[in-house]
Amino acid sequence: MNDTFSRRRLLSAGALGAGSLLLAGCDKLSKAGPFRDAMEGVGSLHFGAQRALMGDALAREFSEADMSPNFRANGSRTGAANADWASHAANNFAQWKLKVDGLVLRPLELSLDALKALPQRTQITRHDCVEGWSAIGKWQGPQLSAVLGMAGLLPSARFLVFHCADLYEGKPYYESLDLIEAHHAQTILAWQMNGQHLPVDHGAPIRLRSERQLGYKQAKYVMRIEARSTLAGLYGGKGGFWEDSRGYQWWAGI
Ligand SMILES: Nc1nc2c(c(=O)[nH]1)N[C@H]1C(S)=C(S)[C@@H](COP(=O)(O)O)O[C@H]1N2
Ligand SMILES: [Mo]
Repeated sequence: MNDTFSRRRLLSAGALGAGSLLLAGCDKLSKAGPFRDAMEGVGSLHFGAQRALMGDALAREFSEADMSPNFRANGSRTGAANADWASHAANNFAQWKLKVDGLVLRPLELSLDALKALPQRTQITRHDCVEGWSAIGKWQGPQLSAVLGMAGLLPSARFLVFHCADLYEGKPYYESLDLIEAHHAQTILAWQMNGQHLPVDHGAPIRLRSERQLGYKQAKYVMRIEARSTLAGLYGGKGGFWEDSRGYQWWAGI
């Protein structure tokens, strides 16, 4: 975490009250060895306490006037490493389908039209990248909860994994959410950005927006959503590309 982010976390913790200020203080302690290990990872105390304080609070939403004139693209700029994605891209994603499978009652294959036909949510939010930049953009798409409702999660499902088309540093990009964040009102499958179809460099045809978390959770080029009981046994087992490769926190609360 760079300085900007530690400061921001302190500020937002202040807004939540004294309890979370204590947690913010923990960011300093957490830099050292075993304590840090205990604080990070799925289901850590730190994460659980922070989320308990948040409840179902919404990330701040902005007005059209606040939108950034330039929203930079970061990480992968294409999903073309995946032949399936590439052939659909060549066809404007007209035949593309999102797969929803794993621990669900009804595995789904949803076209872009099917996603557009669901009730839509539009939100103007600030994207914060750990590399130290932010941008405000407008996102539209169905809530993930609507799609999960159609698929029907089995009782053993605890996580949703977002499998992406791209490779980053030669490895498949992926991310994951637990059921609380998956059902949060601002967790959407965005097929629109700033009033246009999601551009290729921002993750066409759909990307995740999970607005209470940092940029790396906002998976682009999502091809498949898999419901799982555990994140163990999948790639590095930490629930996401950056979590596995650099030890970034799985709960990336802003
Ligand atoms: N599939 C995929 N999703 C991704 C990434 C990526 O490289 N591949 N980069 C992440 C990071 S670190 C950030 S900051 C945002 C960047 O989104 P943008 O390109 O729309 O700015 O996407 C996130 N989601
Ligand atoms: Mo990022």
